[in-house]
Amino acid sequence: MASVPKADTTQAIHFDAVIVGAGFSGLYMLHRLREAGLSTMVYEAGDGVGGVWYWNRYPGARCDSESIYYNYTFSEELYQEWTWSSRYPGQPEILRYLNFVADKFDLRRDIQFKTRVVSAHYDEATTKWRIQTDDGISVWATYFISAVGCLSAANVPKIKGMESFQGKWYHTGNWPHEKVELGGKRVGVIGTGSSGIQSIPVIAEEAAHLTVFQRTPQYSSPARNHELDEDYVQSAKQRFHEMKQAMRESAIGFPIKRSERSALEVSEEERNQVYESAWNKGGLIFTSTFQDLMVNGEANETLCEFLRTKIKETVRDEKVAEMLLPTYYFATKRPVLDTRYFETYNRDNVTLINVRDEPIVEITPKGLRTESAEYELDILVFATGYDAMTGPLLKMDIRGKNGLGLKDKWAEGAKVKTYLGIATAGFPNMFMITGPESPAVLSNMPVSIEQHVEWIADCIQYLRDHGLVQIEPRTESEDAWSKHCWDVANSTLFTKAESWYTGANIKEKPVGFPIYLGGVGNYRQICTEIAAKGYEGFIFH
Ligand code: N01
Repeated sequence: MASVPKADTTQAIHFDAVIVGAGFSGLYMLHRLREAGLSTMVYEAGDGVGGVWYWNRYPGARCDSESIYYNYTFSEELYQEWTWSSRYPGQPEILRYLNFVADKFDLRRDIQFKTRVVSAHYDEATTKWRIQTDDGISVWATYFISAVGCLSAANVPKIKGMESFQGKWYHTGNWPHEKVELGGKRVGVIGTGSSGIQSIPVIAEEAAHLTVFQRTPQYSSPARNHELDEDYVQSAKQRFHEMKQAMRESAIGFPIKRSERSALEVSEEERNQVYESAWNKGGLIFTSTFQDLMVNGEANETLCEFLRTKIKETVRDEKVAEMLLPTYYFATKRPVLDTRYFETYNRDNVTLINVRDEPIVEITPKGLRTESAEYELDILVFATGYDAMTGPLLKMDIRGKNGLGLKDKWAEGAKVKTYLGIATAGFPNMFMITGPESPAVLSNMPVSIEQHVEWIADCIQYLRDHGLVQIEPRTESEDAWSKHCWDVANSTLFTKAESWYTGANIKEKPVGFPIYLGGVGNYRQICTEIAAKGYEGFIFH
């Protein structure tokens, strides 16, 4: 195994590869490159491994992928050694898992924690990347690899008067490591996406009073989390190879087969039985119940109506129930799984405010003022989401050939462009794990991460084996890939809602659809074929 030079300000330090981030992606990328004999350094802003699972410690934080699938599968030994306790893994358990992985593969010795990469500039003369960190160190690397994740740039909306607030405020994605005392407190939560919907029931149990400021009501269905029994865990372990293959070949990274029937070809009674069965099972399975739910508005609406009926049946106060009814097409905003979310609105200590009816005007020293009233708060929670996919990359000043900034490139024509979501023209030897225009955010992340890591590691090996110094996509290849992503998205209902998928949640962000919707299995095949054809669509120098 290669020995890695340690960072030092007195001399130019060179690594074969620098990776940004020590979450699921960065850890596995480090492992693969080290195995291949590359000197590799990971810079990580947190003081531990875990990425989003290091930062997202809000009350109730839990993954909505089932634990037996939310794993690395590159090592069967690792899969056999780790045992999850519940159907959906909670944040503390995922963090323990990633620490277990870091220990098992001795990864920490090549990770510099508490260090943020501020810039990465490509130097044409040396064909290397110069990477600068916030501790003033700069190092050089042949390959610059982003493992920054897709949902790690927190969106805290700019609301007038924020600095005057005398209570405490937190963003769910940057939650304190010590327990936040909610007992006896008046808490406000802005936002009802996955983070809000997970945390609201837990906060309500502890706080004296909870006020939820909702902009868009959400479809949410019960997770039905439970402890896993030993037999189930053992049977998953026995099915390791079969499961791994099924996940890799699937549409969204889970071994679930989508029905081939249309929602409109069956009777209303039969359709509702199918939905009821999915509702009772729990999990992210609704879109697999019929084949046309994401392409046919009428079909989708049948599911929306089913889910709206559930809300009306659960929430006792009719006016509150009415406020909670979503109108957009199901799953065009990320579907949410919950534990007693709608039931929470039956509690006496919970108030729901519709900020479309009474917009937020300002934050005051005592709380939050809408157009109708001032709400006094001790704690304000921003569950307001992320500048997704491009946000984490653009937090760094990344410059490619001719000093072109990634921010400027992607601002041009209001369009993100990548080839396969892995690389982008003008930025040689830069790779993005689960970058924009890959299927990642619409898949079971570890499956997509492993595919990218393995593809990138193989690509680097190819360059080294063939004595090639640089690789970057052809402009035409990324134009075609971007267009293909957009064409596929446009043939679905996904582009019809304002969401973080499209970028509409962030003011001044160009709206597009930087996600490949063609399915994880198809995408893997495309990437594999491109590599097999000598990295078709890329140019080498
Ligand atoms: O963020 P979101 P999230 N004033 O963008 C509202 C993953 N994740 O952190 O819909 C008022 O979904 C915003 O309103 P609107 C998962 O992929 C997974 O919850 O834009 N409200 C919305 O209600 C997820 O999809 C897990 O109108 C404002 C909310 O804030 C993704 O991360 C857990 C506002 C933001 O919802 C992001 O989820 C958590 C404003 N100015 C996250 N600005 C699990 O695995 C925003 N909002 C379970």
